[in-house]
Amino acid sequence: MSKILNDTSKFLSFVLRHEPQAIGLTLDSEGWADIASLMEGAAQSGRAMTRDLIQQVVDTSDKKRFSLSADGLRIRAAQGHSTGLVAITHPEKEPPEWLFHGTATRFLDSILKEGLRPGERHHVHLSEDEQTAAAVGQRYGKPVVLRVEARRMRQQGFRFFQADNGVWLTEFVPVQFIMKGAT
Ligand code: HQG
Repeated sequence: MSKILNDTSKFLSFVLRHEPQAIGLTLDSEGWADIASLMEGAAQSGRAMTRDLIQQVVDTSDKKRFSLSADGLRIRAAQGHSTGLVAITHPEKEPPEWLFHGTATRFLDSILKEGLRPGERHHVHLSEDEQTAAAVGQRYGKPVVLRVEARRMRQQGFRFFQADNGVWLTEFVPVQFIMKGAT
């Protein structure tokens, strides 16, 4: 991916997930921003971007990080939010038997004591495949993939949701549903 696309993707993640107020942007509770307002706020912050560039970022995002509204006028981050202004109603779904969480080895002791917590974000993020989870874990150090007994959790009343981009979300994973090591 070119530098401009990568930089713009990071900037959009920052304002659409974490700090819309940094450019005077308003998100609705479902996370949607008006693209014209986004472009205006970005330009005023010295980050001018064209509609075409935004479209390219959406189209080339490996993780499908952003969604456009059907009318093409609005954009949102599919998941990963920390801003308290957004509470997306992700559809609740029956998860597969196993889901995977990638983390760094240095977090293992704490996770195996406390369970998986959402941290700054609204949910714990889980993947359907181990490769994706390993790549997520790599961002923080030596990666390790944890297996989560998602189906059994759900049977015991824990709720699972799926974001626009396929990432699985849940509020908390207690330690008794976590296993170290891949399948
Ligand atoms: C860890 C990326 C200590 C957790 C990815 C993770 C994802 C604990 C870190 C999305 C813990 C939080 C989210 C505990 C959890 N003790 N550490 N009890 N419980 N952790 O970045 O899941 O590229 O907030 O393992 O693809 O890494 O940004 O969450 O290492 O979908 O689009 O605390 O971000 O997408 O880190 O990543 P994060 P995540 P993007």
